[in-house]
Amino acid sequence: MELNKNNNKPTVFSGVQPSGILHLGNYLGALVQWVEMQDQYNCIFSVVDYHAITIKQNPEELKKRIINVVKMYLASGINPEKAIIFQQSAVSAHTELAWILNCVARIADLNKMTQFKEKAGDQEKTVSVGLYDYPILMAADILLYNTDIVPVGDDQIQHVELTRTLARRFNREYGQIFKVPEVIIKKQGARIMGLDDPTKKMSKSAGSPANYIALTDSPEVATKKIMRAVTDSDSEIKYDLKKKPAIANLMTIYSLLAGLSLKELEQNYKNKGYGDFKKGLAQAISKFLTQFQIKYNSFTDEKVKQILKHGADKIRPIAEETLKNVKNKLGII
Ligand code: AQP
Repeated sequence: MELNKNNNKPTVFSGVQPSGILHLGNYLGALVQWVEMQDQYNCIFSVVDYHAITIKQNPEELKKRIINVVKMYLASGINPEKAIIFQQSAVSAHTELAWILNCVARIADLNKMTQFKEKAGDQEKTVSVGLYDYPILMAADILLYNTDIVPVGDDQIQHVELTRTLARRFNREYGQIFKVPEVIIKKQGARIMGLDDPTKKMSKSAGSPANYIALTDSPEVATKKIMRAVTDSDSEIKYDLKKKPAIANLMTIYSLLAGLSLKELEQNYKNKGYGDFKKGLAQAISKFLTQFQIKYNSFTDEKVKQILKHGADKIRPIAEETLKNVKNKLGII
């Protein structure tokens, strides 16, 4: 079953886990790209709540975050009339297919996943099995909907590669079922780095809020974070990812939010220091946050719940049909 039988548009699937407040990295690396794709593709955007519980969450907080992530999708410009927005746990086929794919995946496949190694750190033996298995659930999310394209930030490329491997392996071993999806990432902004450490990506669950600009930060808080952001040793405003990773990261954020090229920024800040540059960047971020938050605050919880219900009701049949076909191939009837 296709999402919309009357059009031949390719299907796009992506999601964000409600594991914290979304930040500029999520926005610039993923959401901006989703908004651009709405007209050309059949888009499905999920709030992947089962991914969030791979790390212990406060239940009351999680409830609120699920709603707030949707509000952030809407404030970013995702239009529920064009794209389907739904909550992963509302479609039980996701976890069922994940189990089946668990039986197709090899331990060696998962042992290659760098995100697990980064997230588990030296706690590898005590983190949840779910954190280790997360890429399999992600593969199920994608494969249930005959997805053609998965737009993500660059940290997720390896997981989409694994999805492709599992789809091919299942098709080879049991017969053709799954479409093998393509990953796409943005040319600029696919990996926004932490403000406190430009060698690590900006992350919702970073130890310190100084790492990220949350999309709900007030302009004052955001300005303070920018003024304190780590810089490189000299004072020249020049884009050089290898030699000057901190300023390159700040320039990327500035360029994307203000619509100025990196060259234009270099010109504008020639013979000026980091202080002036950071003031300009803080203004661009403040302007963006003010506009974003007006939209974010305009959506009610009730409206969000309606959107989620409508989205899940619309796509559940597609997921169930894929699952039924998969079970048939396996001999589970
Ligand atoms: N720093 C980033 N730069 C660019 N893109 C990013 N994404 C995440 N961080 C950056 C992209 O945002 C989408 C949603 O991410 P996610 O919620 O699935 O989880 P994640 O990739 O693990 O992101 P976080 O913020 O680091 O969350 P936590 O801390 O909870 O693990 C994805 O497309 C991702 O690539």
